[in-house]
Parts: sequence; structure tokens; C-alpha cells
Amino acid sequence: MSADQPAIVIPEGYRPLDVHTLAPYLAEQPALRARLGGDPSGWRVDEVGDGNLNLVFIVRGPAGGLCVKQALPYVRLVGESWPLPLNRAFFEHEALVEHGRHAPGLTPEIYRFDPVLMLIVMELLEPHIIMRRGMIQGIRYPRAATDVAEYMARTLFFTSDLGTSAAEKKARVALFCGNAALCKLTEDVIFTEPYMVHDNNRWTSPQLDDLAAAFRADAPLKRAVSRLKCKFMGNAEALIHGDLHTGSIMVTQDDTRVIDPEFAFYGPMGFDTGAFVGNLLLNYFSQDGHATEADERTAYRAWVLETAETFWHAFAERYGALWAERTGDAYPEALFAGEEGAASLSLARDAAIAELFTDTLQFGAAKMIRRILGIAHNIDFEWIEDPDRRAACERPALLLGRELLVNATAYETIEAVTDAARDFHARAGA
Ligand code: ADP
Ligand code: SR1
Ligand code: MG
Repeated sequence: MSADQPAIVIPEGYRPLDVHTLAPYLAEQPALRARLGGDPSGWRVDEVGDGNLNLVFIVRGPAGGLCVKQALPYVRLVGESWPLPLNRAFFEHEALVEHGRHAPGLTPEIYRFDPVLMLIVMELLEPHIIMRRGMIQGIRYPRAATDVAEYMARTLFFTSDLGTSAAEKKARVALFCGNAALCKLTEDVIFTEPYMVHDNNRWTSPQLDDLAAAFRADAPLKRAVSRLKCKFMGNAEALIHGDLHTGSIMVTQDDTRVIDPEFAFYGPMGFDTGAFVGNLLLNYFSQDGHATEADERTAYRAWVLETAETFWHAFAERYGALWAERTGDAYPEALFAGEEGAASLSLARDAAIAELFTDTLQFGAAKMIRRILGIAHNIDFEWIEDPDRRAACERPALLLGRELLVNATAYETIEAVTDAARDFHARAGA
């Protein structure tokens, strides 16, 4: 085994569950049994996993429902040829609990973690649906932008050196270093493979062959993405979710929950904020592919960009407001006392948020590019059946991704970014 290959430890007693073996397992846990109610033989169990990695079951009984997520010792999308450690379920559980403590009401409630079966039993979110799926249908979610902003502001701030003590933070950083295999997966599939010839890559071909080749030959782009990769690998700023795209958010019109933090580790905050913004931009460019004669999706496209703007403003406002509560060991009170100190601290806060904005754009851009040229694609584009129509949507998204990755500092406001998105969209249609 090379240093880069993850050690797959399979706990004694681990076995993947299925729709027949899950009910007897849950029936042995009195609290879970009571939540479902009635006789286990009458419980309905469905496997609904639509993600790339795990098994996800929904169980319903006469008294209520549960969601059960179990890790497999490999990447589900690819199969057993790509091993992946089971202990990612441990880190997902740790992150769900910690993020839930910092952002109450914005994550599912957690009922049980089983360290042998590597499964998490949690609140069944219903009638919630995955935000990405709703957006493909053109559904607006009025709370999503501010709820996701609140979740990120609180989880990122309170796990950073501003929101926690140096000793506690370092202990948590050390713990989450154990999730290295999931980090390595991200390092490879987001920051490296899309920029080289690699068996994992695919794109809408031959329509996008020219752009895929141009990106592989683009020295400034490869320098920018590699510098960003270094940030991802080395900047232990906060406990980030690590995979916060619109497929990790479940929504209704008046409720928002963030799920699936199995890639959590102490990394750069911009990786989370960028995931959301980048995936909104991807959805924006995909809308032409879902338009019909009856609905050209023009108003919806505008709403998607408004959502990105609302998100960033709400995030900056809420994250900035938390600096008034405490700045921990990082900006000690002793250095920022009195009126002058407060003014100086405001300058420091504004500079940190401006830097985070640039990171957001670059990480968001890297995520846009990987979803079009790399291994794991988004249904926003994948569900556009006609490859010519799909490629026409993907091309301007790729070009904007390249622009934001290489020239991020030229964009000082989120409105400058949404203007650029409109411009790239208009130019593609011209
Ligand atoms: P993966 O890690 O394999 O990507 P996810 O955590 O994203 O798995 O879950 C896969 C799917 O299961 C989600 O897209 C969603 O439809 C469903 N799901 C996950 N968690 C819940 C939940 N708590 N309640 C209802 N459905 C859920
Ligand atoms: C093999 S790549 C799998 C991808 O799915 C997860 O949701 C992450 O985004 C990861 O990059
Ligand atoms: Mg996942």
C-alpha cells in the first residue's frame, strides 16, 4: 500500500445493511423503535441514496420516520475498485453534532452513531427536498440564502481561532486530520484531475473537447488552481463542511437543513462559501437547458443570481457581527482596547471578509470547473438530455469559472460577479 492509499479498517461485525436487515437492527434500539412505533414487520424501508458514496435508507412506521446513512468501504459511484475508509461516518457524525450545536435548527437532529456498522441514524427531513432538485424544476426558496448564510457564519466562526480557544482548536484539528483520505479525494478530483489527462475525467464530448484541451494547456489557470490547492491543504481555518453544494442542502419554503458533512476537516472557510456560490452559478447557466416554450426561465435565472447576492451579503453581515461578540486568542482584547482599538478591529474584520470573498470566488470557480470536466457531475447539467444543448450551457459556465479562478481579485463585490455571469450568458447566446 502506498502512502497515498487509504488504510481501509473494517470493524469486526461491520456489514452493509439492506432493506431487509435494517428493520431488525433498528428494532433492537428501544428509543428508535419507539420513534417508528408499531410492529417492525410493518415498517417500510426504502434505499434512497442518490449521492456518490453511501447507502441512505428511509424508514417509516406508524408513529414516525427515520433516515439512516451507512458508509460503504468504497466509492459507490465507481465500485469496489476505489476503496474509501469507513471512518468517514465518524467524522460526518462529529461534524453534524458540532455544526448542529453552533447552528441550531439548520442541521438534522442526530439520534445515534454506530461505530461498528458505521451508520448514523438521524431525523427524517420531510417534506424537504434536495435544493438542487427544486432549482432544476424552477422552484424558489425564499429562506435558503439567509439560512445557509447563517449556518456558514456560525459554524465557521465558532470553530475558527476567533470563536474557540487555541488549545481546543488544535485538539479538534488533530482529530479531523484523521479524515485525510476524504481530503485527498477532494485534492485529486477538484484541484488536479480536471487539468490533466486522467481516466476519471469526462465531459460533453466532442462539443467541449476544445475547452478541455485548452484548460489542460492553460499555465496561468494551472498555477492558480495549484495555489488554491495549497490553501486547501494547509489553511486550517475552521471546521468546514467540505462538500457544501446545493445537493447537500434540503429545503422547504420555510425550512433549510444542511446535510452530509462527511468531507469535514479544518480547512479554508472559502471552500464552503465558494461551494454554495459556485453551485448557484452552475444552476444559473443550466437553466436554458430546462427552459420550455411556456417558461423560458428568465425570471428564475434572475432569482438564482439574487440568491447568490443575498447569500453573500447575509453571510458577510452575520459573520462580521460575530466579531463583536468575541475574537478569541486571534485578535486579543489587549491589542484592541478602547475606541481606537475598536476602529482598528473593524478594519481587520473588513480585510478578513474581503480576503474570504476572493477565496469564495476561487474555490467556487474550481468547483464549477470540476463538475463539468472532472469525475462527478451535477444533475443541473446531466439532466439536459440533448448534448448540444447541454454543452451550450456548460461552455459559458466553464469560461466564467476560468475567469474567476485566474482574475478573482478584479471582482470586489458579489454584484460584479453576477454581472459577469449575465455577461458570459449573454455572450454565449449571441
Ligand atoms: P452521500 O454522502 O452518499 O452523497 P447524502 O448524505 O447526500 O449521501 O444523502 C443522499 C440522499 O439521501 C440525499 O440526496 C437525500 O435525498 C437523502 N437524505 C439524506 N439525508 C436525509 C435526511 N436526513 N432526511 C431525508 N432524506 C435524506
Ligand atoms: C469520486 S468523487 C465524489 C464526489 O462526490 C461527493 O459528493 C464529493 O463532491 C466528491 O468530490
Ligand atoms: Mg456525501
